[in-house]
Amino acid sequence: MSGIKPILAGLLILAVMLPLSSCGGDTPEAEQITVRLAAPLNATIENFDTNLYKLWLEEQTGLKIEMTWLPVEDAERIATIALATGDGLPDAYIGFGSYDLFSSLNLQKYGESGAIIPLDSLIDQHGVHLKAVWDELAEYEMRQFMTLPDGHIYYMPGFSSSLITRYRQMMWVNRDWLDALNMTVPTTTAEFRDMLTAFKTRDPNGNGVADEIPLAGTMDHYGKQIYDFLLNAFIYNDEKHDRLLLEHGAVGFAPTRDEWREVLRYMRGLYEDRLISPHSFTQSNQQHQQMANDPRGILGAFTSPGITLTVLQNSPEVMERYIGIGPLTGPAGAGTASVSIPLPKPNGVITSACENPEAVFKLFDLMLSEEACLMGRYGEQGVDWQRAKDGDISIYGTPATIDIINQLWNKPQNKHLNQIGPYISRPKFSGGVTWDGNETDGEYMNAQAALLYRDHEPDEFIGELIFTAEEDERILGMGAVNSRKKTDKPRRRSFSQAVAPGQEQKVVEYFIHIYADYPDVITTQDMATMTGLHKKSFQRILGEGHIKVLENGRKFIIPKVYFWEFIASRRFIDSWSNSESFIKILEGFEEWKRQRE
Ligand SMILES: [Ca+2]
Repeated sequence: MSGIKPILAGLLILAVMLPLSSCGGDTPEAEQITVRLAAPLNATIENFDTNLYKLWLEEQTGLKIEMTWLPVEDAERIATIALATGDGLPDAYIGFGSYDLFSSLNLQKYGESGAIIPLDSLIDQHGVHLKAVWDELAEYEMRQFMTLPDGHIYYMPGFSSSLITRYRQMMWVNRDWLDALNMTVPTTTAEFRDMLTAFKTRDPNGNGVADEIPLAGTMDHYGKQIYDFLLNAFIYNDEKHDRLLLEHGAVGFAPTRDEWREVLRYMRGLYEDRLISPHSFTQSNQQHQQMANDPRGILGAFTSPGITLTVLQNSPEVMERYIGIGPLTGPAGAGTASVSIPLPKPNGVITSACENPEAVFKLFDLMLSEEACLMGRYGEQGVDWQRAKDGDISIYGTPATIDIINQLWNKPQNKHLNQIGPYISRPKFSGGVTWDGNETDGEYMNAQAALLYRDHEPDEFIGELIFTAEEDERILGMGAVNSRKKTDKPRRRSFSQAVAPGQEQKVVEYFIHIYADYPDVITTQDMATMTGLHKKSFQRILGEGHIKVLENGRKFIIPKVYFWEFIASRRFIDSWSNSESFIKILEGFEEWKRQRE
């Protein structure tokens, strides 16, 4: 009915060694092709021209690779102008995976205008490593996510997956203070509250002054607000998917539930007792970090998607002050861990200025190979990293796969391109880094905390929303209806003919009545069907921003309450259409109104 297919991701990942195909090297020297890339400046890459990974890519493909670095603060604006005008376009953009530049809407817009090229046939013919990755990491359904609503794929992916990034809401508490107060790690919301109260009133840092901050967050960072973690003790809080729920296959909306009101009461209690620092609403991420790293030890608890995002790695004495705790059990039972399914990012986009799209595509495809991805993340084999030995244990306590000799991540280096281009971070490696036995190692602490969340994933959750073939058929069916109508040319009509100003709510009541069996949350296609407006008009209305929508990965979804707001708006009431289904809906309204009057 909803046309939404939930994806329940398991934790078992089938690890398959990819055969490395022999790539490139077959272009004669005389015809060497130059590939012109552009990307936002990346401060960790010391010198692109001499970068080890870049030189390796050139050697493997026979290409010459040039880079134009765009100033970070202007990169998106410069690229937007180039894409709109066609002036100064590189062959391909990389490094924009986390920008809006290549959002799903923009990709389709640039695809339609011809500024960028669809990759579908290149993938069919040359996507050796991409297709292997789709199979290897099948549970992540990358192909579906990469395919935009217009049916095309426009980018080569950047993709990361690890158990740590799977959980965005993690609570860390001050272990020293628990020890000082002779308390154990809290497991329920009541115990958590008692712990905060003790932190505030019993001088756990022992200086005789009530200087303790029991719990503090920052609004600056998605994973550091204090409420998201606490919400999960009462009701599944999928903040990444606009707090949608999945219950027995049906999609619901958590903020409309009783449990939501209950958690608000719980948090109000914490605020009223000053157990949550009021700075949580105003302080920056940096100020929050200073609080957590303060040498005096003044902070009792905070949320952070990994401790290394808050505590400085080079201070073991601060690291060992904290311990990760698992989800809390709320009044109604066990709490949940909110799960974040990784999505592919648009890390490589080929433009219409590219004279050798096949060569650039093959380069991007090579970058997805296992060999390229290991160099592209860990640097030079044998120097910066090596394969783990039999018996080596990972930070998760599992058999290790990668032994890092020289940590190159997030610091200036010239061995790799910091994953700004297409890459795949395979879970078997990201989760297989050897542990050296150091208990204050940040990655180890993060991994150990993540394990506390693993057993608390809900039975059902929305990994991502995918539209079923059935729904696609329904959309195609609508198109057929629309084209038939054009020959019949019914009279254009509008709801404004049937409802007096000020009576718009009547239309909403009618829509609620006739669409009672639709789920809490609907899709844009549902909305087009439910209003009967032509798909084109509907896309225009959406594009103009007249409907509040939630962007979920690469699809739009709409809680029905937002849809009713749109139905009551003049933009809808004044919309004229000659679509058969629209006129049927409008005539139905007139009949419904007559019967009630
Ligand atoms: Ca004190």
